[in-house]
Amino acid sequence: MKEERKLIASIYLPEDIPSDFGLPELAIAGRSNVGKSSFINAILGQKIAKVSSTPGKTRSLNFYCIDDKFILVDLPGYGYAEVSLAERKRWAKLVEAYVRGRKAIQAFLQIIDIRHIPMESDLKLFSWIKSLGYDVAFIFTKVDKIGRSSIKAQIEKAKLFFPITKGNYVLFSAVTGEGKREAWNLINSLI
Ligand SMILES: Nc1nc2c(ncn2[C@@H]2O[C@H](COP(=O)(O)OP(=O)(O)O)[C@@H](O)[C@H]2O)c(=O)[nH]1
Ligand SMILES: [Mg+2]
Repeated sequence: MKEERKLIASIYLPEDIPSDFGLPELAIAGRSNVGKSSFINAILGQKIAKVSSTPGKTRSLNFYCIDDKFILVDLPGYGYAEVSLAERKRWAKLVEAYVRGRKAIQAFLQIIDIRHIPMESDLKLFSWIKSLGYDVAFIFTKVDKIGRSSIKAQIEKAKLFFPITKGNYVLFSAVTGEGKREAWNLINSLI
């Protein structure tokens, strides 16, 4: 089968959110600058999502269609004080409008920076997703930034705050490509 990944919608307003595409959706969520776009680019092997060193760049809900099989949905990042309150409220409304009763969503992938556990905003995001009734799996990213023993310690810490099990998380680096295959296995198990 021909591999085809494309951005099919970039949405800024709740009223513009498309009804589902008849395909399962996987929502990618996490703090601004945590590496959501880099994760998407790394697993797809192409620069499809904009990566920026300026936090709060993804202001839209971006729908990526993967091989006509499922849709990855990159949610706007949150938790950046640099972004105005008005803008944060606008994002919250947009994301709420998307997730409420969206039957196509199979699960969430929550992206967490392995170096910063726990962050209040990550805990809030997790409980919000659970309150909506969705399953969550975890991508601990930027593992290239710390050593092996620190990674182990951070995962042990994460277990105190998130329901981490053997099969529901991946150690990931967009820089080295570590965890790509595992991320795909995880995605396939979720959709
Ligand atoms: N070292 C390292 N840097 C990363 C990794 N993932 C993302 N980054 C960097 O973190 C910054 C934010 O990444 P981005 O993907 O735009 O985050 P987003 O706001 O969550 O979409 C950029 O400067 C990326 O180059 C990673 O796995 N390792
Ligand atoms: Mg992004």
